[in-house]
Amino acid sequence: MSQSSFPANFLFGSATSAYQVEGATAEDGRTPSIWDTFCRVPGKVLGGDTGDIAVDHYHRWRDDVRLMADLNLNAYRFSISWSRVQPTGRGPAVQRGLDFYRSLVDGLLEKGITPWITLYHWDLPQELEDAGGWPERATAERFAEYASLVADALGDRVERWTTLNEPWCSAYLGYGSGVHAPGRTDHTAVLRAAHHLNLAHGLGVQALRASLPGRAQIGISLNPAAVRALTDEPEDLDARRRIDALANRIFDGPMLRGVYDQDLIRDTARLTDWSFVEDGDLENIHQPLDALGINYYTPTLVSASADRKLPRRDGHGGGAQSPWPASEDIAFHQTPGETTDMGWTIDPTGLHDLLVHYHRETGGLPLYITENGMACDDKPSPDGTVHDPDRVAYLHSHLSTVQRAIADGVDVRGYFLWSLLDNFEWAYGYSKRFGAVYVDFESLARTPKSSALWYAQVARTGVLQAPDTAPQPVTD
Ligand code: GBH
Repeated sequence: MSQSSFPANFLFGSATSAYQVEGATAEDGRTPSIWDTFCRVPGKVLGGDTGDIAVDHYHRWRDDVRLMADLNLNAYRFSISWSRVQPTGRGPAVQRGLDFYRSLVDGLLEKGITPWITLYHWDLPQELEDAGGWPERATAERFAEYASLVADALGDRVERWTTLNEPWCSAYLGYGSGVHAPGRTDHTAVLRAAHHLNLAHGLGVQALRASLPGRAQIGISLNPAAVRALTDEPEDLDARRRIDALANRIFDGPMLRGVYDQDLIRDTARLTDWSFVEDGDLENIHQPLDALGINYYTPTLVSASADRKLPRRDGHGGGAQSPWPASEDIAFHQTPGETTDMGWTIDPTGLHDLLVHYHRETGGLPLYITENGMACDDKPSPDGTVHDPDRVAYLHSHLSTVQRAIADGVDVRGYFLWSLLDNFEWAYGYSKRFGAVYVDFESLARTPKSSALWYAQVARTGVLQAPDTAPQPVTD
C-alpha cells in the first residue's frame, strides 16, 4: 500500500437512518415510533420539525441510489424502520414495509453497491415504549423476533448486518438527559436501558445467525468516547476512568468480554444493585462478532468538577439534566480547537486512539468507521453550486487518520460518511446539515456539494486526494 492509497476492496460508503431520511411516516401500514411522538411534544425539536416528510427518501430512493452510483460509492449503510415492517413491535411482518427495503436492496445491488443494514437506529415502535421501552427486558426479546423477521426477508441478498446504532444515545439521551425520544429523565432507567440494549444486541446476533447464511457478517455500531482527562492529577484521571466505564465499557464489556466491570457497578451503586442482570444474560450478550462499527465525531474531555480554566460544556445536547448517571461531580469541557456547526471540536486523534484500542480489545477484528462527518452551515452559491471546503478538510483529516491506523496494523475495512444527504438531525431538526449532498428542504432537490465530488474521487481511485483537489461542482 502506497502512503496515500487504501487497501483493495476498502468500502467507501455513506450512511443514513430511516427516521432521518425516509418520511412517509403514515404510509403502507407504518405506525408511529417514539420519534414521531417525541417530535410532537412542544419544545423538544428545534422549530417543531418532524420526520413526516424528511427528505422523502421513501419515494426518491431510486434517485438517491443513482446519486450514490454517480459518486462511485460502493456501500450504503441504512436502517430499517421497525414500525414500518412490524407496526406493533410484535407479531407478523407487513409485506409492503419489507417490499420497500427489498426494492432498495435490489436497486443497490444492481449498481454494485453493498447494502449494509442497521436494524435499529433509535426509532422504537411507540407500542413498545408504552409497554415500558428499553428499561424493560421484554423489549430486548421483541428486538430478537424483529431481527429474525428482517433476516428471513432480506437474508438472501444482504450480507452486512448491524444490530444497533449507538446504544449509548438510546439509553443516555433517550432516558437520561431526555433530549432524544422518548424524553425520559431517570438515571436508573438509563442503566436498565443500557443492559436491555446489550441483551437485544446479543439475542439479535443469535437470531440473525439462526436465519442468515453462514457468509453473513454481523456486528454493531458503537459511539465510543475517546475520553481524555484534563490533567494527570489523580482526581481527573479518576473522572476519566468513570466516564470510560459509562460511555464505553458498559457496552463493550459484556459484548466483547462477557462482563460488567466492577468499578462500573460500584460507581452506580446508589442508583441500582444491577439485579436486572439475570443469569445467562452475560453469555447471551457475549456473542462472537464479524465486525465492529465505530462512529466518531469528536473527543470527550473531562475533569473532577473543581473550577478549571477551560470552558465547561453541558456534555451532550443541551438537556436540563445530564445524560450521565452518578456523574454530577464530573465536569465536561470543550476540547481546544476549531468546532463544527454542532459546536463539536474537530480532532481526528480521538479516532486513531479508538481504532488502536478496539483493534487490541477485539483481538484484531475487522473494524469499520460506520459514521464520520461534520455539520456545516452550507449555503448554495448564486449559481446553485454548494462549496463546503471545511467538510472536505474534515473528511481528509479523518481519512488520513484511518490510513495512519492501517499503517499501524489496525484492520480497518471501510468508511461511511455521515451523511449521504442533509437530513433530520434529531433534536436539531433541519437546522444542521451533515450531508455530502445538499438538500433544499423546500423543493427536496439534491445537489452534490464539493465534498461529495471530492469523496467520489477518493472512492474511484482508492487514493486519498489532497483537500485542495476538490472538483468544482457543476449544475446543469
Ligand atoms: C450520530 O450520533 C447518529 O448516529 C446520527 O443519527 C446523527 O445524525 C449523527 O451522529 C450526527 O449527530 O456534546 O460535544 O460532548 C452521534 C451522537 C455525537 C453523541 C457526539 C455524543 C458528543 C458531543 N454523538 N456527542 S459533545
